Amino acid sequence: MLQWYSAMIVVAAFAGWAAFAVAGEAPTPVSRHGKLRVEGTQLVDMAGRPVQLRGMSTHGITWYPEYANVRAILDTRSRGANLFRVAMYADSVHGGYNESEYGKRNSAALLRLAVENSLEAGMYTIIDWHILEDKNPLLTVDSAVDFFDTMSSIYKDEPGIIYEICNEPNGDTTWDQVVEYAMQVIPAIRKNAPDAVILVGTPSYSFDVLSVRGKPLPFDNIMYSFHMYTGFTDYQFVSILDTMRAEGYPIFVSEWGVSTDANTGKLDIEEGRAFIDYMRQHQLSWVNWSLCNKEEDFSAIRPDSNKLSGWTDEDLTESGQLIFPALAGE
Ligand code: IDC
Repeated sequence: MLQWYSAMIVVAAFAGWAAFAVAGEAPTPVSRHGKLRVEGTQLVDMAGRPVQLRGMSTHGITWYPEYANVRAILDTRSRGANLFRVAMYADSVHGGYNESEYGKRNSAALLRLAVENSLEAGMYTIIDWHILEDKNPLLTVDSAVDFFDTMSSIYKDEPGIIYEICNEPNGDTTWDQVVEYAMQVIPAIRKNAPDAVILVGTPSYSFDVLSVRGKPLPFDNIMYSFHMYTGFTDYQFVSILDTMRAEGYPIFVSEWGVSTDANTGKLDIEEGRAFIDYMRQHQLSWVNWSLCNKEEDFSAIRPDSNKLSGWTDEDLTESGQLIFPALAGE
């Protein structure tokens, strides 16, 4: 009897310790802020506090999947990131999702793995349907509806997931066409995840957010994507974003980079700094392109570094040296 009683004490003590261990776990971005929503132009957390998300985007997830490992994502988190974006090319070229049955399976599998890693790291996680060379998202709307229906049924109870339904409409795609697309894709997500935050790309590579004015989407918790690459648009972001904020449109910078073409060597670090400051001042969330070592101006990791996490200054490109400290948001 005595033995049984002392065993019970040990079990109870262990249970207490286990509860303490769980309660004492370091908070993650998602456990700290919980489910997000959009209030006016601002992303707010479960307590209604404004939140600024900051983080890195993968390169195309089928191209550089190795940088979406848990330690890499935790490395960005330890520098202050609270967000990670998984970019999955929808293209029918580059081995993208719509290219073939293999492209579809491979893209979705690598995306799922990256999303799981990011959630494990406690990060807000963007599932990005990366429209680029396919220009007009309407052309593959059925595939997108099917994809987002599947993803949102899998992740319906995950407060960390954010859906980005079309990276960069371009060519002669108009905002009206994006609306026609969004009116089919958003309900497919909302039927599973009724309040999820959804990002919607805008014409001209998501630079032309102004085309949304007067024609907002008729849903809550929607944000419009603004993308910007420094050195080419001469600080136009200030007037564009001032206008959108003043007129009440919620904006999310779901991709931006330093310089635009792969290797111009024309890195506008000053404009990058100004952009980071503007976004901090107005609590705009942002994602930087990209976390990989491809030989391109906007890659964060140097081409001669083979580390997949644990980077030091020597591993970072000029862009990486600007972006990594800015992840702290200070
Ligand atoms: C670029 C990649 C490059 C790749 C190309 C494919 O960096 O390696 O060859 O895509 O066409 C974007 C896009 C993003 C681009 C990036 C840089 O969202 O996919 O990645 N960019 O060109 N919009 C503006 C710039």
